[in-house]
Amino acid sequence: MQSRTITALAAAVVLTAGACSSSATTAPAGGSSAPAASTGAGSSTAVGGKSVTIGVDLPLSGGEFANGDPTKKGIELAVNQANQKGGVAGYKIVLSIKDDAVNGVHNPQQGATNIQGFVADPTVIGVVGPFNSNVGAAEIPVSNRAGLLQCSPANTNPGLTKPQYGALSIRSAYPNRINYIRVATTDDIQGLAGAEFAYNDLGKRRAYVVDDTETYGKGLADVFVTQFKALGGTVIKQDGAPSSTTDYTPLLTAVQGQNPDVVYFGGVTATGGGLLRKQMAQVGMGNIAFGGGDGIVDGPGNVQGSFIKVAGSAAANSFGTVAATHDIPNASAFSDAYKAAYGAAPGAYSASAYACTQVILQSLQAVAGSASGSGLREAVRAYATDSSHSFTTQLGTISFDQNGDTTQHIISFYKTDMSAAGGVGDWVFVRQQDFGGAGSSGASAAPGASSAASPAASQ
Ligand code: ABU
Repeated sequence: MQSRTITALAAAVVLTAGACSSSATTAPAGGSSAPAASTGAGSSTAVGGKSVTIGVDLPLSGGEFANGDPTKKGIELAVNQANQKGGVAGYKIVLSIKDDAVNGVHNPQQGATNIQGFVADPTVIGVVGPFNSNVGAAEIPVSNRAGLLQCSPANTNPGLTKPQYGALSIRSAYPNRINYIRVATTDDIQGLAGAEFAYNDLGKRRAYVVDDTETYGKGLADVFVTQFKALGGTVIKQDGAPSSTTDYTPLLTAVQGQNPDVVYFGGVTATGGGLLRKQMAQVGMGNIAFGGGDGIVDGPGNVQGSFIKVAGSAAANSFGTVAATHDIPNASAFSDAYKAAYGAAPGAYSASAYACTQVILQSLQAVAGSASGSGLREAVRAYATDSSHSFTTQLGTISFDQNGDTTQHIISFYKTDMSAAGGVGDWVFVRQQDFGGAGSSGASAAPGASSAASPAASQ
Protein backbone atom coordinates (compact mmCIF):
# COMPACT_ATOMS: atom_id res chain seq x y z
CA MET A 1 0.00 0.00 0.00
CA GLN A 2 1.22 3.45 -0.76
CA SER A 3 2.65 5.46 2.05
CA ARG A 4 0.36 6.83 4.65
CA THR A 5 -0.17 10.55 4.77
CA ILE A 6 1.68 12.61 7.30
CA THR A 7 -0.92 14.35 9.40
CA ALA A 8 1.05 15.48 12.36
CA LEU A 9 4.29 17.25 12.76
CA ALA A 10 6.32 14.30 13.64
CA ALA A 11 8.96 14.25 16.18
CA ALA A 12 10.39 10.85 16.64
CA VAL A 13 8.02 7.98 16.38
CA VAL A 14 6.63 7.31 19.82
CA LEU A 15 7.48 3.78 20.49
CA THR A 16 7.32 1.30 23.19
CA ALA A 17 10.07 0.58 25.57
CA GLY A 18 11.74 -2.74 25.63
CA ALA A 19 14.76 -4.70 26.43
CA CYS A 20 16.65 -6.54 23.85
CA SER A 21 16.31 -8.69 21.03
CA SER A 22 14.03 -11.54 20.76
CA SER A 23 14.19 -15.04 19.83
CA ALA A 24 11.09 -16.72 18.80
CA THR A 25 9.54 -20.02 18.64
CA THR A 26 7.11 -21.04 16.05
CA ALA A 27 4.36 -23.46 15.81
CA PRO A 28 4.04 -26.25 13.35
CA ALA A 29 0.93 -24.73 11.83
CA GLY A 30 -0.70 -27.91 10.79
CA GLY A 31 0.06 -28.63 7.22
CA SER A 32 1.56 -25.28 6.57
CA SER A 33 4.83 -25.09 4.78
CA ALA A 34 5.59 -21.76 6.31
CA PRO A 35 8.71 -21.60 8.34
CA ALA A 36 7.73 -20.98 11.88
CA ALA A 37 9.09 -17.58 11.96
CA SER A 38 10.95 -16.07 14.73
CA THR A 39 11.88 -12.63 15.58
CA GLY A 40 14.97 -11.38 17.02
CA ALA A 41 16.81 -8.21 16.92
CA GLY A 42 19.36 -6.53 18.93
CA SER A 43 21.44 -7.88 21.66
CA SER A 44 19.98 -9.08 24.84
CA THR A 45 20.59 -6.60 27.60
CA ALA A 46 17.48 -6.93 29.66
CA VAL A 47 17.87 -5.87 33.24
CA GLY A 48 18.46 -8.89 35.40
CA GLY A 49 18.05 -11.17 32.42
CA LYS A 50 14.27 -11.18 32.74
CA SER A 51 12.08 -11.73 29.73
CA VAL A 52 8.42 -12.06 28.85
CA THR A 53 6.82 -13.40 25.70
CA ILE A 54 4.23 -11.94 23.37
CA GLY A 55 2.46 -14.58 21.33
CA VAL A 56 1.64 -13.88 17.69
CA ASP A 57 -1.07 -15.77 15.86
CA LEU A 58 -1.58 -14.84 12.20
CA PRO A 59 -2.13 -16.56 8.85
CA LEU A 60 1.36 -16.52 7.38
CA SER A 61 1.58 -19.06 4.60
CA GLY A 62 0.21 -19.72 1.15
CA GLY A 63 -2.44 -17.33 -0.08
CA GLU A 64 -2.53 -15.64 3.32
CA PHE A 65 1.04 -14.34 3.11
CA ALA A 66 -0.10 -11.01 1.63
CA ASN A 67 -2.24 -10.25 4.67
CA GLY A 68 -0.26 -11.97 7.39
CA ASP A 69 3.33 -11.10 6.64
CA PRO A 70 3.14 -7.28 6.79
CA THR A 71 0.97 -7.58 9.88
CA LYS A 72 3.56 -9.77 11.57
CA LYS A 73 6.30 -7.34 10.61
CA GLY A 74 4.44 -4.51 12.34
CA ILE A 75 4.66 -6.52 15.57
CA GLU A 76 8.31 -7.37 15.03
CA LEU A 77 9.16 -3.74 14.38
CA ALA A 78 7.57 -2.62 17.64
CA VAL A 79 9.30 -5.32 19.65
CA ASN A 80 12.68 -4.82 18.04
CA GLN A 81 12.55 -1.07 18.64
CA ALA A 82 11.48 -1.64 22.22
CA ASN A 83 14.27 -4.09 22.86
CA GLN A 84 16.83 -1.79 21.29
CA LYS A 85 15.79 0.84 23.82
CA GLY A 86 16.59 -1.44 26.71
CA GLY A 87 13.38 -3.25 27.39
CA VAL A 88 10.12 -2.60 29.16
CA ALA A 89 10.38 -2.23 32.91
CA GLY A 90 13.46 -4.42 32.86
CA TYR A 91 11.96 -7.15 30.70
CA LYS A 92 13.32 -8.26 27.37
CA ILE A 93 10.46 -8.95 24.97
CA VAL A 94 10.43 -12.26 23.14
CA LEU A 95 8.06 -13.12 20.31
CA SER A 96 6.56 -16.54 19.77
CA ILE A 97 5.06 -16.61 16.29
CA LYS A 98 2.51 -19.16 15.16
CA ASP A 99 0.86 -19.59 11.75
CA ASP A 100 -2.86 -20.37 11.76
CA ALA A 101 -3.06 -21.14 8.03
CA VAL A 102 -3.45 -24.71 6.91
CA ASN A 103 -2.96 -25.49 3.26
CA GLY A 104 -2.67 -21.79 2.59
CA VAL A 105 -5.92 -20.66 4.20
CA HIS A 106 -6.62 -19.40 7.74
CA ASN A 107 -7.93 -22.23 9.88
CA PRO A 108 -9.99 -21.76 13.07
CA GLN A 109 -8.98 -25.09 14.60
CA GLN A 110 -5.31 -24.34 14.05
CA GLY A 111 -5.85 -20.96 15.65
CA ALA A 112 -7.42 -22.55 18.72
CA THR A 113 -4.51 -24.97 18.96
CA ASN A 114 -2.06 -22.10 18.75
CA ILE A 115 -3.82 -20.22 21.54
CA GLN A 116 -3.80 -23.33 23.72
CA GLY A 117 -0.04 -23.36 23.28
CA PHE A 118 0.23 -19.76 24.40
CA VAL A 119 -2.04 -20.40 27.38
CA ALA A 120 0.25 -23.24 28.45
CA ASP A 121 3.36 -21.08 28.27
CA PRO A 122 3.63 -19.12 31.53
CA THR A 123 5.98 -16.58 29.98
CA VAL A 124 3.27 -15.37 27.56
CA ILE A 125 1.72 -12.13 28.85
CA GLY A 126 -0.44 -11.41 25.82
CA VAL A 127 -1.11 -12.31 22.21
CA VAL A 128 -1.35 -10.20 19.05
CA GLY A 129 -3.84 -11.74 16.63
CA PRO A 130 -5.62 -13.27 14.96
CA PHE A 131 -6.28 -11.68 11.55
CA ASN A 132 -9.45 -13.56 10.60
CA SER A 133 -12.73 -13.34 12.44
CA ASN A 134 -13.67 -17.02 12.28
CA VAL A 135 -10.27 -17.79 13.78
CA GLY A 136 -11.04 -15.26 16.51
CA ALA A 137 -14.35 -16.97 17.20
CA ALA A 138 -12.48 -20.23 17.79
CA GLU A 139 -9.74 -18.68 19.89
CA ILE A 140 -11.61 -16.35 22.23
CA PRO A 141 -13.35 -19.14 24.20
CA VAL A 142 -9.90 -20.56 24.95
CA SER A 143 -8.21 -17.30 25.89
CA ASN A 144 -11.24 -16.06 27.81
CA ARG A 145 -11.29 -19.15 29.98
CA ALA A 146 -7.60 -18.74 30.69
CA GLY A 147 -7.61 -14.98 31.18
CA LEU A 148 -5.01 -14.39 28.46
CA LEU A 149 -5.05 -11.00 26.73
CA GLN A 150 -5.49 -10.98 22.95
CA CYS A 151 -5.31 -7.87 20.78
CA SER A 152 -6.40 -8.29 17.18
CA PRO A 153 -5.12 -5.81 14.64
CA ALA A 154 -7.63 -6.81 11.97
CA ASN A 155 -10.68 -8.80 13.14
CA THR A 156 -13.80 -6.91 12.17
CA ASN A 157 -16.81 -9.19 12.73
CA PRO A 158 -18.99 -7.55 15.41
CA GLY A 159 -19.97 -10.91 16.91
CA LEU A 160 -16.54 -11.23 18.50
CA THR A 161 -17.20 -8.42 20.94
CA LYS A 162 -20.72 -7.02 20.84
CA PRO A 163 -23.36 -8.79 22.94
CA GLN A 164 -26.16 -8.05 20.48
CA TYR A 165 -24.26 -10.03 17.85
CA GLY A 166 -23.63 -13.03 20.08
CA ALA A 167 -20.35 -12.20 21.78
CA LEU A 168 -21.49 -13.34 25.21
CA SER A 169 -21.61 -16.93 23.98
CA ILE A 170 -18.06 -16.62 22.67
CA ARG A 171 -16.70 -15.31 25.97
CA SER A 172 -19.06 -17.55 27.92
CA ALA A 173 -16.58 -18.67 30.58
CA TYR A 174 -16.18 -15.13 31.89
CA PRO A 175 -18.52 -12.83 29.93
CA ASN A 176 -17.67 -9.85 32.13
CA ARG A 177 -13.92 -10.45 32.21
CA ILE A 178 -12.84 -8.97 28.90
CA ASN A 179 -9.63 -10.49 27.57
CA TYR A 180 -10.01 -9.77 23.84
CA ILE A 181 -9.53 -6.27 22.44
CA ARG A 182 -9.07 -5.03 18.90
CA VAL A 183 -7.83 -1.89 17.19
CA ALA A 184 -9.85 -2.37 13.97
CA THR A 185 -13.40 -1.12 13.95
CA THR A 186 -16.24 -3.47 13.11
CA ASP A 187 -18.15 -4.65 10.03
CA ASP A 188 -21.44 -3.07 11.09
CA ILE A 189 -19.50 0.08 10.20
CA GLN A 190 -17.25 -1.26 7.43
CA GLY A 191 -20.13 -2.80 5.42
CA LEU A 192 -22.12 0.38 5.78
CA ALA A 193 -19.12 2.40 4.61
CA GLY A 194 -18.62 0.16 1.59
CA ALA A 195 -22.24 0.57 0.52
CA GLU A 196 -22.07 4.32 0.91
CA PHE A 197 -18.88 4.49 -1.10
CA ALA A 198 -20.38 2.41 -3.91
CA TYR A 199 -23.65 4.36 -3.94
CA ASN A 200 -22.52 7.90 -3.17
CA ASP A 201 -18.92 8.14 -4.29
CA LEU A 202 -19.10 5.85 -7.32
CA GLY A 203 -22.75 6.37 -8.21
CA LYS A 204 -23.51 2.65 -8.45
CA ARG A 205 -27.14 1.52 -8.32
CA ARG A 206 -27.26 -2.19 -9.18
CA ALA A 207 -25.13 -4.50 -7.05
CA TYR A 208 -24.39 -8.19 -7.31
CA VAL A 209 -23.00 -9.51 -4.01
CA VAL A 210 -20.95 -12.65 -3.38
CA ASP A 211 -19.72 -13.80 0.01
CA ASP A 212 -17.44 -16.64 1.06
CA THR A 213 -19.98 -17.98 3.62
CA GLU A 214 -17.53 -17.30 6.49
CA THR A 215 -18.02 -15.31 9.67
CA TYR A 216 -16.32 -12.22 8.27
CA GLY A 217 -17.34 -12.45 4.63
CA LYS A 218 -21.04 -13.18 5.05
CA GLY A 219 -21.40 -10.69 7.89
CA LEU A 220 -19.75 -7.92 5.87
CA ALA A 221 -21.77 -8.70 2.75
CA ASP A 222 -25.04 -8.73 4.70
CA VAL A 223 -24.40 -5.26 6.07
CA PHE A 224 -23.43 -4.00 2.60
CA VAL A 225 -26.70 -5.37 1.19
CA THR A 226 -28.83 -3.81 3.91
CA GLN A 227 -27.23 -0.40 3.55
CA PHE A 228 -27.09 -0.40 -0.27
CA LYS A 229 -30.84 -1.07 -0.35
CA ALA A 230 -31.48 1.54 2.36
CA LEU A 231 -29.73 4.11 0.19
CA GLY A 232 -32.03 3.29 -2.74
CA GLY A 233 -29.88 0.83 -4.62
CA THR A 234 -30.94 -2.51 -6.03
CA VAL A 235 -29.26 -5.74 -4.97
CA ILE A 236 -29.76 -8.06 -7.92
CA LYS A 237 -28.71 -11.12 -5.98
CA GLN A 238 -26.50 -12.32 -3.13
CA ASP A 239 -24.72 -15.63 -3.52
CA GLY A 240 -22.64 -17.57 -1.03
CA ALA A 241 -19.62 -19.35 -2.49
CA PRO A 242 -17.24 -21.09 -0.09
CA SER A 243 -13.48 -20.82 -0.29
CA SER A 244 -13.33 -24.16 -2.11
CA THR A 245 -14.95 -22.52 -5.14
CA THR A 246 -12.70 -22.58 -8.18
CA ASP A 247 -15.20 -21.53 -10.85
CA TYR A 248 -17.38 -18.46 -10.32
CA THR A 249 -18.41 -18.21 -13.95
CA PRO A 250 -21.80 -19.96 -13.56
CA LEU A 251 -22.72 -17.44 -10.85
CA LEU A 252 -21.48 -14.52 -12.92
CA THR A 253 -23.18 -15.50 -16.17
CA ALA A 254 -26.45 -16.03 -14.30
CA VAL A 255 -26.58 -12.35 -13.32
CA GLN A 256 -24.77 -10.84 -16.31
CA GLY A 257 -28.00 -10.10 -18.18
CA GLN A 258 -29.38 -8.13 -15.25
CA ASN A 259 -26.73 -5.48 -15.76
CA PRO A 260 -25.04 -5.07 -12.39
CA ASP A 261 -22.87 -1.96 -12.23
CA VAL A 262 -20.90 -3.13 -9.18
CA VAL A 263 -19.93 -6.53 -7.79
CA TYR A 264 -19.22 -6.57 -4.04
CA PHE A 265 -17.31 -9.43 -2.42
CA GLY A 266 -17.49 -10.35 1.26
CA GLY A 267 -14.36 -12.32 2.04
CA VAL A 268 -10.60 -12.24 1.75
CA THR A 269 -8.41 -12.80 -1.26
CA ALA A 270 -7.56 -16.31 -0.10
CA THR A 271 -11.25 -17.27 0.05
CA GLY A 272 -11.96 -16.13 -3.49
CA GLY A 273 -11.77 -12.36 -3.90
CA GLY A 274 -8.99 -12.27 -6.46
CA LEU A 275 -10.25 -15.27 -8.40
CA LEU A 276 -13.77 -13.87 -8.64
CA ARG A 277 -12.44 -10.60 -10.05
CA LYS A 278 -10.21 -12.44 -12.52
CA GLN A 279 -13.10 -14.58 -13.75
CA MET A 280 -15.34 -11.52 -14.13
CA ALA A 281 -12.95 -10.35 -16.82
CA GLN A 282 -12.93 -13.79 -18.43
CA VAL A 283 -16.72 -13.70 -18.92
CA GLY A 284 -16.78 -10.14 -20.19
CA MET A 285 -17.62 -8.38 -16.93
CA GLY A 286 -14.22 -6.79 -16.41
CA ASN A 287 -15.53 -3.28 -16.95
CA ILE A 288 -17.92 -3.56 -14.03
CA ALA A 289 -16.64 -2.03 -10.80
CA PHE A 290 -15.55 -4.44 -8.07
CA GLY A 291 -15.44 -3.81 -4.34
CA GLY A 292 -14.77 -5.46 -1.02
CA GLY A 293 -13.60 -4.95 2.52
CA ASP A 294 -10.25 -5.16 4.22
CA GLY A 295 -9.84 -8.78 3.18
CA ILE A 296 -8.82 -7.75 -0.32
CA VAL A 297 -6.76 -4.61 0.37
CA ASP A 298 -3.62 -6.65 0.74
CA GLY A 299 -0.71 -5.08 -1.02
CA PRO A 300 0.78 -4.54 -4.44
CA GLY A 301 0.79 -6.84 -7.44
CA ASN A 302 4.22 -8.28 -6.77
CA VAL A 303 3.25 -9.80 -3.41
CA GLN A 304 2.49 -13.50 -3.22
CA GLY A 305 -1.22 -14.12 -2.86
CA SER A 306 -2.37 -10.50 -3.04
CA PHE A 307 -5.66 -9.55 -4.69
CA ILE A 308 -3.84 -7.66 -7.43
CA LYS A 309 -1.42 -10.52 -7.99
CA VAL A 310 -4.25 -13.07 -8.25
CA ALA A 311 -6.59 -10.94 -10.37
CA GLY A 312 -3.81 -9.56 -12.59
CA SER A 313 -4.88 -6.79 -14.96
CA ALA A 314 -8.50 -7.46 -14.01
CA ALA A 315 -7.81 -5.86 -10.63
CA ALA A 316 -8.32 -2.45 -12.23
CA ASN A 317 -11.47 -0.54 -11.31
CA SER A 318 -11.65 -2.08 -7.83
CA PHE A 319 -12.24 -0.40 -4.48
CA GLY A 320 -11.78 -1.59 -0.93
CA THR A 321 -12.08 -0.44 2.66
CA VAL A 322 -9.78 -0.84 5.64
CA ALA A 323 -11.20 -0.67 9.16
CA ALA A 324 -8.56 1.68 10.52
CA THR A 325 -7.22 5.15 10.05
CA HIS A 326 -4.94 5.80 7.11
CA ASP A 327 -3.76 9.12 8.48
CA ILE A 328 -1.59 7.77 11.26
CA PRO A 329 0.54 10.07 13.37
CA ASN A 330 4.17 10.36 12.36
CA ALA A 331 3.45 8.46 9.19
CA SER A 332 6.72 9.06 7.42
CA ALA A 333 8.79 8.01 10.43
CA PHE A 334 6.81 4.79 10.73
CA SER A 335 6.99 4.09 7.03
CA ASP A 336 10.72 4.85 6.89
CA ALA A 337 11.46 2.58 9.85
CA TYR A 338 9.40 -0.22 8.34
CA LYS A 339 11.03 0.13 4.94
CA ALA A 340 14.49 0.23 6.47
CA ALA A 341 13.78 -3.00 8.32
CA TYR A 342 11.91 -4.93 5.64
CA GLY A 343 12.58 -3.25 2.28
CA ALA A 344 8.92 -2.72 1.46
CA ALA A 345 6.06 -0.40 2.33
CA PRO A 346 3.84 -1.25 5.31
CA GLY A 347 0.68 -3.25 4.67
CA ALA A 348 -2.88 -2.27 5.49
CA TYR A 349 -2.63 -3.54 9.06
CA SER A 350 1.10 -3.11 9.84
CA ALA A 351 0.49 0.01 11.92
CA SER A 352 -2.47 -1.66 13.61
CA ALA A 353 -0.33 -4.63 14.58
CA TYR A 354 2.32 -2.24 15.85
CA ALA A 355 -0.41 -0.51 17.89
CA CYS A 356 -1.60 -3.77 19.46
CA THR A 357 1.97 -4.48 20.49
CA GLN A 358 2.24 -1.01 22.00
CA VAL A 359 -0.92 -1.62 24.05
CA ILE A 360 0.54 -4.80 25.51
CA LEU A 361 3.90 -3.20 26.22
CA GLN A 362 2.41 -0.07 27.74
CA SER A 363 0.26 -2.29 29.95
CA LEU A 364 3.36 -4.20 31.00
CA GLN A 365 5.10 -0.92 31.79
CA ALA A 366 2.15 0.17 33.93
CA VAL A 367 1.84 -3.00 36.00
CA ALA A 368 5.41 -4.23 36.28
CA GLY A 369 5.97 -2.34 39.51
CA SER A 370 3.19 -4.16 41.29
CA ALA A 371 3.02 -7.54 39.58
CA SER A 372 5.51 -10.17 38.55
CA GLY A 373 5.87 -13.84 37.82
CA SER A 374 2.59 -15.66 37.52
CA GLY A 375 0.67 -12.49 38.34
CA LEU A 376 1.97 -10.57 35.34
CA ARG A 377 -0.38 -12.08 32.73
CA GLU A 378 -3.52 -11.19 34.67
CA ALA A 379 -2.22 -7.74 35.56
CA VAL A 380 -1.51 -6.98 31.89
CA ARG A 381 -4.96 -8.23 30.86
CA ALA A 382 -6.71 -6.18 33.52
CA TYR A 383 -4.81 -3.02 32.65
CA ALA A 384 -5.24 -3.26 28.88
CA THR A 385 -8.98 -3.94 29.03
CA ASP A 386 -9.80 -1.24 31.57
CA SER A 387 -11.91 1.21 29.59
CA SER A 388 -10.64 4.11 31.69
CA HIS A 389 -7.13 3.62 30.31
CA SER A 390 -5.90 5.12 27.06
CA PHE A 391 -2.88 4.20 24.98
CA THR A 392 -0.59 6.27 22.80
CA THR A 393 -0.18 4.23 19.66
CA GLN A 394 0.78 4.33 16.03
CA LEU A 395 -2.95 4.75 15.27
CA GLY A 396 -3.23 7.68 17.66
CA THR A 397 -4.59 7.71 21.20
CA ILE A 398 -7.06 4.87 21.68
CA SER A 399 -9.10 3.25 24.41
CA PHE A 400 -11.25 0.15 24.49
CA ASP A 401 -14.92 0.10 25.42
CA GLN A 402 -16.70 -2.27 27.79
CA ASN A 403 -16.66 -5.00 25.13
CA GLY A 404 -13.03 -4.56 24.10
CA ASP A 405 -13.73 -2.57 20.94
CA THR A 406 -11.58 0.37 19.96
CA THR A 407 -13.00 3.81 20.47
CA GLN A 408 -11.62 4.75 17.03
CA HIS A 409 -14.29 4.18 14.36
CA ILE A 410 -12.52 5.19 11.18
CA ILE A 411 -12.83 3.57 7.76
CA SER A 412 -10.26 4.25 5.04
CA PHE A 413 -11.11 3.92 1.35
CA TYR A 414 -8.77 2.71 -1.38
CA LYS A 415 -8.90 1.98 -5.08
CA THR A 416 -6.59 0.03 -7.34
CA ASP A 417 -4.14 1.87 -9.55
CA MET A 418 -2.48 -0.49 -11.97
CA SER A 419 0.31 1.97 -12.72
CA ALA A 420 1.31 2.26 -9.06
CA ALA A 421 4.22 0.49 -7.34
CA GLY A 422 6.41 0.73 -10.38
CA GLY A 423 3.72 -0.64 -12.69
CA VAL A 424 2.79 -3.81 -10.80
CA GLY A 425 -0.33 -2.14 -9.40
CA ASP A 426 -1.24 -1.18 -5.84
CA TRP A 427 -4.04 0.11 -3.65
CA VAL A 428 -4.00 3.89 -3.38
CA PHE A 429 -5.67 5.95 -0.70
CA VAL A 430 -8.84 7.82 -1.62
CA ARG A 431 -10.15 9.26 1.66
CA GLN A 432 -11.02 8.27 5.19
CA GLN A 433 -14.09 8.89 7.29
CA ASP A 434 -14.75 8.89 11.00
CA PHE A 435 -18.04 7.08 11.60
CA GLY A 436 -18.15 7.99 15.25
CA GLY A 437 -20.95 6.04 16.85
CA ALA A 438 -22.28 4.57 13.63
CA GLY A 439 -21.73 1.04 14.79
CA SER A 440 -23.19 -0.26 17.95
CA SER A 441 -21.60 -1.14 21.24
CA GLY A 442 -24.93 -1.06 22.95
CA ALA A 443 -27.90 -3.28 22.98
CA SER A 444 -29.79 -3.21 19.76
CA ALA A 445 -28.38 -1.81 16.60
CA ALA A 446 -29.29 -3.32 13.30
CA PRO A 447 -26.40 -3.68 10.91
CA GLY A 448 -26.54 -0.96 8.32
CA ALA A 449 -29.30 0.93 10.06
CA SER A 450 -27.10 3.79 11.08
CA SER A 451 -27.58 7.22 9.68
CA ALA A 452 -23.91 7.91 9.36
CA ALA A 453 -24.52 8.45 5.70
CA SER A 454 -23.54 12.05 5.84
CA PRO A 455 -19.85 11.72 5.77
CA ALA A 456 -17.69 14.22 7.46
CA ALA A 457 -15.04 13.09 5.09
CA SER A 458 -11.68 13.94 6.41
CA GLN A 459 -10.19 15.05 3.20
N1 ABU B 1 -11.01 -7.88 8.79
C1 ABU B 1 -9.92 -8.55 8.18
C2 ABU B 1 -10.40 -9.64 7.37
C3 ABU B 1 -10.65 -10.81 8.03
C4 ABU B 1 -11.62 -11.00 9.14
O1 ABU B 1 -11.99 -10.14 9.99
O2 ABU B 1 -12.04 -12.12 9.16
